[in-house]
Amino acid sequence: MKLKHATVLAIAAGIIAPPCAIAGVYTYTSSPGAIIPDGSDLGVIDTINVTFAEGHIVAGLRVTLDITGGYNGDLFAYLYHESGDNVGFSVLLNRPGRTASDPDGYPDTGFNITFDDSAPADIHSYRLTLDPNGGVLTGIWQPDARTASPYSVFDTSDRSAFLSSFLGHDPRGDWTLFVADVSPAGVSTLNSWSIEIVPAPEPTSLACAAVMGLTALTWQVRRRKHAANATKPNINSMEVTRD
Ligand SMILES: [Ca+2]
Repeated sequence: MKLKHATVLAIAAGIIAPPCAIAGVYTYTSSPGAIIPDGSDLGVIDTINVTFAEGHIVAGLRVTLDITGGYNGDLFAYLYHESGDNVGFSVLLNRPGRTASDPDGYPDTGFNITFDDSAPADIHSYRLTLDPNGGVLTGIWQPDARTASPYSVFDTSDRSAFLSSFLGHDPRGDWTLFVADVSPAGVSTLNSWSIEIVPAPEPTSLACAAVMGLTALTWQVRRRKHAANATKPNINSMEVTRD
């Protein structure tokens, strides 16, 4: 009896992975080395195809981005993923530094960053936290999450498109990154990007549900909520439309 109790405690503490779970962080990377068309709505579209065991959901997500050259304040980027009825959409960059008094945004050159909803600061106003003095920005940041057009976005614009949009989704299939440079002068290159997925078992079996308990139940509730609210964006023109 004591041994069984100890095993349950160990699973709850993450020491022993339950038999229905795939534990750990799974990283998928693409290195397109693509030049982003300057002063254009066309942008660059790059896709990562995730293959994964059936019966899992996204319980945690981070995104990394490596861009060199150009001007950071020119750039707009979003991540998109569709699984069944679930559509995930997160705005990663939306003209960092752009405000009513500085419509050009920050003139720094490049990003080598990670996006995480739980990071302490908003990427849009990163110089309030870290000033790269014209160089490459590093660190872990909250996504911009502003869904306003990059031609009219300000720091005061509403934020709603976070990475939490993907939680509860089946991780399999195409994850699409769109990056555009919407202001003339300066040319940026998308060197590479990656997604880091923390999976959890989909709480469909009693065994898994018992092991995962309230955590799994919470994710299922969130997934249903996202499905109810989902609207499918036009990947080629969404947000990159002049007002
Ligand atoms: Ca530019």
